[in-house]
Amino acid sequence: MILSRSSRNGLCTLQRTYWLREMTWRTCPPTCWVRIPFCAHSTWDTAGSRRRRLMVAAGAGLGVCTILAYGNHHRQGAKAELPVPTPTPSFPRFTREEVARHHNEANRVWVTYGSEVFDVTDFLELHPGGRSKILLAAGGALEPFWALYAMHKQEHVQEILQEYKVGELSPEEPPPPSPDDPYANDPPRHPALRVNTSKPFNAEPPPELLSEYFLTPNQLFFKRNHLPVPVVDPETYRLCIQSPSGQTLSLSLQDLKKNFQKHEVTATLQCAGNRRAEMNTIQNTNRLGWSVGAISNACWGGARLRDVLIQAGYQPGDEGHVSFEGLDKDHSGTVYGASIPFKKAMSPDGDVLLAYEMNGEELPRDHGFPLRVIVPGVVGARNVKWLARITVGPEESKSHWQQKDYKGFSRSVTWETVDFSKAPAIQEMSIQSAITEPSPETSVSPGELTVKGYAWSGGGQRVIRVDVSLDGGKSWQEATLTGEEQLPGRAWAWKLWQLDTSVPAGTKELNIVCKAVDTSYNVQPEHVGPIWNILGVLNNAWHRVHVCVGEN
Ligand SMILES: Nc1nc2c(c(=O)[nH]1)N[C@H]1C(S)=C(S)[C@@H](COP(=O)(O)O)O[C@H]1N2
Ligand SMILES: [Mo]
Repeated sequence: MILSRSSRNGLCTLQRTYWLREMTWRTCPPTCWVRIPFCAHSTWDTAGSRRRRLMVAAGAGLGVCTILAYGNHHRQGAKAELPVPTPTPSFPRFTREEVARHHNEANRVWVTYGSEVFDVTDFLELHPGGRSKILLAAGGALEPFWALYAMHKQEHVQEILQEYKVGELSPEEPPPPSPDDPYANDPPRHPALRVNTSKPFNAEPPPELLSEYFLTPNQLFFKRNHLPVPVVDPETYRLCIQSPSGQTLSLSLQDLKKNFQKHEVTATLQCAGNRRAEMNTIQNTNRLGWSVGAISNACWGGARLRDVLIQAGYQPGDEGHVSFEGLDKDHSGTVYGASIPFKKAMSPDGDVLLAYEMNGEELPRDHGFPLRVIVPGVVGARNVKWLARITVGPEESKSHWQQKDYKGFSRSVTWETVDFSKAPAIQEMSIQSAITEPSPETSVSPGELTVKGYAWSGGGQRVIRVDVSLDGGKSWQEATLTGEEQLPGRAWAWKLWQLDTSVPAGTKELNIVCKAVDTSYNVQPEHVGPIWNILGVLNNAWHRVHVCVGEN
């Protein structure tokens, strides 16, 4: 539970504790630190009073606080209530050349951000993106790396970094050259999209537009990119498939279009983080706060993965996993990757596509131009875009996104206790539904009321029913479902639903709730609290929308 490290940082010995932001006390100017090794995860989003109680309990009860003073000793209270300390002249000055000498663990690992110098050696193991990523910046500026990953531009990241400050750059040092924007070649996007982060681009359509279309228009389809959108020349593009003999089958876009029969599959894609915003209100996961729109539906056209695998020499009875690599890369050249079971890839009923068309149009750049995998019924993360390489082997993809992300954990697992090897990678998703109209915290007129939404289940399970309540779950009405007929066990597309009802006279407010049922009679859990997890994935709790009733 307790992660604390002692280290020399050139100024004084500090008790270093990563997840302890709420539990860090500091004097102002920052010359004294009081650290309580206590798992702060449980306190992040609790009210101030509970936090104070926990701090007292931690201080008195655990008796493990380390107090190391350097300078004056007056304690000013919880850090959360203090302004972030401004740089003081007490920090030593360094040249960029001096910083550059600290480029490995033997010499300590230093980085700069703006004009400040940080010793991040003790943070290497704690870096959520892995130590190898942070080592790329060793001895130099963080700016070019942070330009790639927008999640660093958050207050809590700055706060963590401040804990590792060891100095400042000499005033005569020039500022770092402003990094080339790795996102400069990203495509233009539709202004209606609600942008979660722009670099990388993560955006969802407004809910009321989402339920307007059974097939989500390409421009409105949610976009989930981990990296810049690669620029691909369709003339020179090749898909490489490793064959069982060890040779490589290389296919051009023309080969894929001409030599393999074209199939069309209507399939819904849902990000594992869909509806994370609701989880973040329980306890912040510090990950993309998707509302209900990290899901969309399209008709995909392309070659069957099965046909291409057979062409490469694989047999239906083979086993293992099929791994995919994209063309989108980070600074270290690491590409996006994921895998699916061979069985799903090869099954004639699996309908896995190598798609070059989306809703009858050429696959848009944001969605993987010129080629992406579509794995119907399976979490968005495995539907690798900008597909470059396919390999088959006994093990799952080694990628970060297969091994260290997109997995589900118990409510009680924390970043300190998580063991990623224990949980299987998410593949098929569970039953899901959400309300898209009316919008939360708006006002509806008394009388007629239309409630709209979507429902979908993973693994090809058909949605058979959507129940809607206007009174928080006391009484229920069945919504009308619309959608396409799909084959049993291959219901890859969502259902849109609608309930035309009336607001009972005298009602002041409505607590609208929806829940769906699939062919296996899988249902959604009532509350999000018990299914909260550190990654904020797989939220399929009953969706709730509160509105007021009044004359508009
Ligand atoms: N190459 C590549 N493939 C990728 C991703 C990515 O960042 N790079 N994101 C994945 C995730 S997490 C999701 S949810 C879907 C989103 O697909 P979309 O942007 O077409 O909606 O793509 C998946 N495939
Ligand atoms: Mo995702």
